[in-house]
Amino acid sequence: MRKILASLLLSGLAFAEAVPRADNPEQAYADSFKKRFAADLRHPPESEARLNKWFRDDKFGVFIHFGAYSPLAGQYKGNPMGGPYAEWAMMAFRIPLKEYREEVVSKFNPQEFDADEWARVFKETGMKYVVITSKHHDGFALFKSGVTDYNIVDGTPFQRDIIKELEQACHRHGLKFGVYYSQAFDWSEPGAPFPEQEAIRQIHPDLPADFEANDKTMAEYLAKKSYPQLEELMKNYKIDLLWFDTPASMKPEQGRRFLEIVRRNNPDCVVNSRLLYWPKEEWKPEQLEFFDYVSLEDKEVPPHKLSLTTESPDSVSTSYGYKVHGPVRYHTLQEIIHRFVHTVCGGGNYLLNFGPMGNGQVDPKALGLFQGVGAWIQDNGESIYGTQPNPLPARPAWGDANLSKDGKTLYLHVMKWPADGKLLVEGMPAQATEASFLSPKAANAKIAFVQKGPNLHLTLPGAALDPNDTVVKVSLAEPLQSAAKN
Ligand code: H79
Repeated sequence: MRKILASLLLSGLAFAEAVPRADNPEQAYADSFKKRFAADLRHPPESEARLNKWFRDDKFGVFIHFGAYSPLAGQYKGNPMGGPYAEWAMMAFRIPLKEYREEVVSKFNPQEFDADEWARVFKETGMKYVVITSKHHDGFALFKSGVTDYNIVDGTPFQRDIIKELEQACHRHGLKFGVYYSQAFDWSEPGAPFPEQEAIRQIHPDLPADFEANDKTMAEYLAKKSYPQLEELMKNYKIDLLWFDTPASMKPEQGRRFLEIVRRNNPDCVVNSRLLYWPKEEWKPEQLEFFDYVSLEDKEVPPHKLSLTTESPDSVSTSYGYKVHGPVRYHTLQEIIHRFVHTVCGGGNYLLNFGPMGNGQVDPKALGLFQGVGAWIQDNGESIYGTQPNPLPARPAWGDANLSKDGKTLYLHVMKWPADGKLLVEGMPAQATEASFLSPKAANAKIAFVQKGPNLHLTLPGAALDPNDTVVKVSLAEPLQSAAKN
């Protein structure tokens, strides 16, 4: 188990530099994907059927990291957190469980939380599904649980079931609803795996001297808490997606038990790959029965279409939980739109996270970014939902490209506007018959073009219609299909 934890930590550290250092970082990045996604990998038919119900077409979800750590915002007793993740506060400050319950959990009271308001914001941003932390690594449940009173209804003055209220609001608004559940890490349980061994006794100072965490204590923790809470979630809520995270020391038979609970309660529920596997894996055919789609690394964007269906868990900032203290940086709207569009043109889903503030409101910086994305989606959603990935031989230097579901329309995402107005599309797999802007603001403006074999030359106006991504719609003489490129 120690070895697995060590390798988890190493991958955690590798994460800190998501783009590998090299003379040509983009090439190194693409090469790492080539190693991880062999060209002949295929999801089993059951996963194909589940993914085709909604997940593949919906493309865009919201990820929510909300918990007792949210009011801390990356600071405890006046000390700011050094690390990137505000949701790691209990571990970063080595807060003993008893103190965490008294000082953090029993003060969690997000009075402004309004599930309908959140759902309305998500819809206006263009998000189609929601994934919220039902239990993060601190072990605290955001739902009513009979397994332990260490949950929002029984352990806080708030006493309301956030998972229930949000599940119902999402379904009322036509959004799919998923939960994040930290199945292995649970810092309220000394028998569960810890990222660093000395943390066990710092967080649980009253442990008997002969206590030793091992495979047996892990199995006991799973049987006592993890499996029963997953059963509660699947029985008491309508769950469309299960997002497991951080598979430290999990065994295949334990993964099978989790999957059995999910599938028995809802055979259509989509499951991510972090039940047993950290994303830096080189995927093997025998692993594919344990998940429906691959969760890429935290904040990782695919370089091109991959042989398996993926989702990029991105965030509006460098943290997932709400963080204002210590190091933190928010993305610009342009960065978010580019990361979103590159993800979708790479055939993946984009799961954009924000951390609600301790009072339960969406923080103003996240809200501003959401409004910007929503405005862009309003004009350009046709180039996102239900699309196929980039059918060109490579990602163009000026942006990216993708294809409509029927294969008859190529969308050119122009992110770097050409100074002379001349845009070259190389490797056109079919003849262009018409070109126009996708935005209704310029829908009647026809774009002049000339195609010589695989080279399509377009003449664009002097200035970009949209400073972040102007979408040009190109009709094709014959329909295309996008194929995996690695
Ligand atoms: O929920 C979010 C993270 O809290 C969670 N995944 C996303 C979606 C996550 N759990 N583990 N990891 C990510 C691996 C990360 C390890 C790190 Fe660290 C956390 C690297 C830096 C901070 C702990 C502290 C390990 C090294 C320093």
